[in-house]
Amino acid sequence: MTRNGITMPDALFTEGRLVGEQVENSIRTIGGLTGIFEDEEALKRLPQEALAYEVASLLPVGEGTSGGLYFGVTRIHPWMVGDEYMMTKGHFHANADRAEFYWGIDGEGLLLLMDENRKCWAERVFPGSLHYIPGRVAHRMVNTGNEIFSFGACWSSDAGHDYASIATHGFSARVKQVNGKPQLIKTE
Ligand code: M6P
Ligand code: ZN
Repeated sequence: MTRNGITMPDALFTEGRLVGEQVENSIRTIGGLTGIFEDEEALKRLPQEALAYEVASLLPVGEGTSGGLYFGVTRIHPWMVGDEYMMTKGHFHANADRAEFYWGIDGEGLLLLMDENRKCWAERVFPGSLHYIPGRVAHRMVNTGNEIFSFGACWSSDAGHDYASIATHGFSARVKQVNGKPQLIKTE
């Protein structure tokens, strides 16, 4: 706190990056994404230690605190895994009814959504696009471009991540490259 009561901001969100002393950075490598792509052999052929995506987040209150908000910027690198595009693991929220905002910052992608009845749909994501993800809807981002695809996220500090159901059953659709273009392909 300065003498006149005016302080510095919590972090900087500038040029598509979230930076600051309190910002936590986490990474997912290619090798850490087993079990989400259809072609596991294609995943094994890629450099296992290479960055698949990275998340910078501002988590001002403890995980599970009710009433708080989290803010994150995720950057997905443009790998292909067979005919599937690089994507996030995807999750429901542990506190199932918690919603989330996603928005496009750089590059292009698709937001894959799936409700509890396993109905799947996708939204186009591009710089400036804004996406409200209701509670009880699983969400995964897919980089369908040739450059880094980055997006912002804002979610409740008591939302939590439920990866188990996606790890076991996956989504009911995949985004594949068909004739050079992304296509949503139902798998069940
Ligand atoms: C966004 C938010 C985070 C999430 C991250 C990566 O930043 O939704 O909560 O962790 O994307 O997605 P995932 O956890 O599905 O790999
Ligand atoms: Zn979420």
